[in-house]
Amino acid sequence: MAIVNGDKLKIVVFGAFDAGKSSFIRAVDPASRHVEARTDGGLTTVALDFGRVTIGNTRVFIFGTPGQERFEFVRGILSRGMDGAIVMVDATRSVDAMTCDFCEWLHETGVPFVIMLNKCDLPAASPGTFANLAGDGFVHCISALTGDQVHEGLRLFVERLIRLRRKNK
Ligand SMILES: Nc1nc2c(ncn2[C@@H]2O[C@H](COP(=O)(O)OP(=O)(O)OP(=O)(O)O)[C@@H](O)[C@H]2O)c(=O)[nH]1
Ligand SMILES: [Mg+2]
Repeated sequence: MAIVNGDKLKIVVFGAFDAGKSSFIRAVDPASRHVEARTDGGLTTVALDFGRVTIGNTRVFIFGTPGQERFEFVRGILSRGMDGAIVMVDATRSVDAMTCDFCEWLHETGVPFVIMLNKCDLPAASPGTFANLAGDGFVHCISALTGDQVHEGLRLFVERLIRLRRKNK
């Protein structure tokens, strides 16, 4: 996937329902916007999340997708023209088919991606469970709730995207 503008990056956050995609974008950008609906269990994304952050000289635009299966068409729209992707995983759960499909699809399309193992603040988090998910890819343990490793994980990924862009010029 070509990176069109040298100083701008579009990153899209994928992940199963409730993995913490919206929380991640809130932690990255407190002024982020969210289109969500209230359910018995709290809020769920029904359209998108949108946040912005500047890392070095690069303006990063982050789009969060809905996790519910039925919103596949929204994920299709939001993924257009992305420079990189984040797969958000709830590290307290077991590996699910949807998350595996995201990783496989991104691998096939050649879009650089990172797996963020979220909810690592919880004692039930078991990052080792996901070792096979990434293959030789990149994995980062974070907590979108406490903010731990959120900025660091994003910065490392953005720097990797910038290095790839320079290499492909
Ligand atoms: N303990 C803990 N809870 C978290 C963390 N991140 C998110 N949560 C909680 O997990 C729930 C789901 O978070 P969201 O950010 O809405 O998840 P989502 O992936 O956007 O969910 P959908 O849009 O419905 O797919 C909320 O109750 C959050 O407070 C985390 O790092 N630690
Ligand atoms: Mg959400």
